[in-house]
Amino acid sequence: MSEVVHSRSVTRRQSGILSGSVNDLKTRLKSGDLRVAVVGLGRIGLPTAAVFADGGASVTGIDIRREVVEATNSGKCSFTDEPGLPELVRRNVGRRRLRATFDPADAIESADFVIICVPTPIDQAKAPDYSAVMAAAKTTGASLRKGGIVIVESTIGPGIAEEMILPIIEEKSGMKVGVDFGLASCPERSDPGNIVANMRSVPRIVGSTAPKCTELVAALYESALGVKVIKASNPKTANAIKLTENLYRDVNIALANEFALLFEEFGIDTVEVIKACATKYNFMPHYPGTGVGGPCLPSNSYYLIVEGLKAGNIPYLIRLAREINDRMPDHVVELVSEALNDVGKTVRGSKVAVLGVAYKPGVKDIQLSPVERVVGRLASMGASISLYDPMFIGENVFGIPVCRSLEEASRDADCVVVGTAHKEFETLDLRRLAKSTSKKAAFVDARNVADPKEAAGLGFSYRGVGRKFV
Ligand code: SAJ
Repeated sequence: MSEVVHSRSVTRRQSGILSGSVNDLKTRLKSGDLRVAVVGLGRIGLPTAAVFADGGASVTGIDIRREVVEATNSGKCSFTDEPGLPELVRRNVGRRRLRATFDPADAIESADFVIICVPTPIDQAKAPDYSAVMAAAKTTGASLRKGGIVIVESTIGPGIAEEMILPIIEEKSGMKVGVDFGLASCPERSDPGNIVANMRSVPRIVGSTAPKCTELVAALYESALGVKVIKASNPKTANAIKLTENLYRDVNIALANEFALLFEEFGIDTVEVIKACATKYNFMPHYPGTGVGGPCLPSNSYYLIVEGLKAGNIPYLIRLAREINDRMPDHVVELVSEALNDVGKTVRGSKVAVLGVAYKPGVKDIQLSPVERVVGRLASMGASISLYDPMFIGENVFGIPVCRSLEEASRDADCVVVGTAHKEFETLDLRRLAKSTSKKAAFVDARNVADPKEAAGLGFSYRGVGRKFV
């Protein structure tokens, strides 16, 4: 790099990315000179750091967990259920594009972009817990350099960026947004279990407090990740877009669950109905089941509900959808009780084998998994529980050791419950299962992976969510 360009880019870096142009950004990305700090190396933060490093940036990840920092710096990654991520971390640590630290200042003071990817769970009262985001804002503000840009990828309520995060960064840095630093919301839109591919394909939403900042952040995601970027009017709009897509899903799943509860009474196969509806161009199929789990859908609604209530607007539908989805695990317990009664048994004293504990197929994650409530209720009603989940073999989940095989879990079981539709269960061998369970056994398919007629034909007392043919 010639002296002139070098001195110009050093001065540019000294004066920060905000004062540079989109071309400067692209030049510096190409030369490996663009610095990105990622706050939080969890299921979103670590892949974010890795894809930006792989895209040419010099990335430093920050995490308060020493073991995560050490593992990352030795090229290791615990998210073995994220295809492509372990290799990406190993490769980019290997070529010194990615490193981790638990000293935030070390990473932030030289960063052009600081990306905040910390969790935003809900608390016992179902209120959003923004403490990690606020702490990240403080840490960032304390070391942010002039001309740096802060990007919030964590899912937050509309207005939280402008009204809570911005003042903290201004107060901690002594700088002014839009003048001395930039602030943007670019909510993550990645599907756990498929995050790396999503981060390189799903368009991103960017909304910031200043058009120049929006331009630069958009250029960062386009150039480094190769994705399309939709520019939103401001951070609160970007956050509203993220919540809208997740709440749209939660409400539609609630509708599918409501249809299931109705059609069970009419002896109609809800899965047959939804599959047929899905042949219509504008019908987006969602399926009933054990309930809605994970770090996103069960909590995201409350970010909007809380802001709505503050504004004197009660989001009835969104709230009701949460209630319907939260009731599904109890409905599964009712189906288990009914199905056992049909073979002259009760929950008390029965062995119930639960297949699948993860909140959704293909992930090693039990955050807010609806299966936990099913297991807890059945155990409290006096059933003995055995668990099998291919993602947790040999581990303890919900305080119960996970069996090494489906056979081991279902041996002499009075009832088998499918809690999660892992791939392995889509080809469940019901004939073999019937041989390992007790003679008169129930089969409750809470994820409708198996054929009801085959199950009933094999002598199981069968129930599915939205499929009750008695
Ligand atoms: N579920 C159903 N029926 C369905 C679909 C899902 O009961 O028809 C259940 C799943 O079993 C699971 C829960 O809902 O328990 C959530 O499933 P999900 O597929 O929505 O998975 P998440 O929560 O891991 O990912 C969602 C995704 N959001 C949308 O698809 C709108 C993902 O794209 C987001 O990035 C993610 O939330 C997030 O991080 O916000």
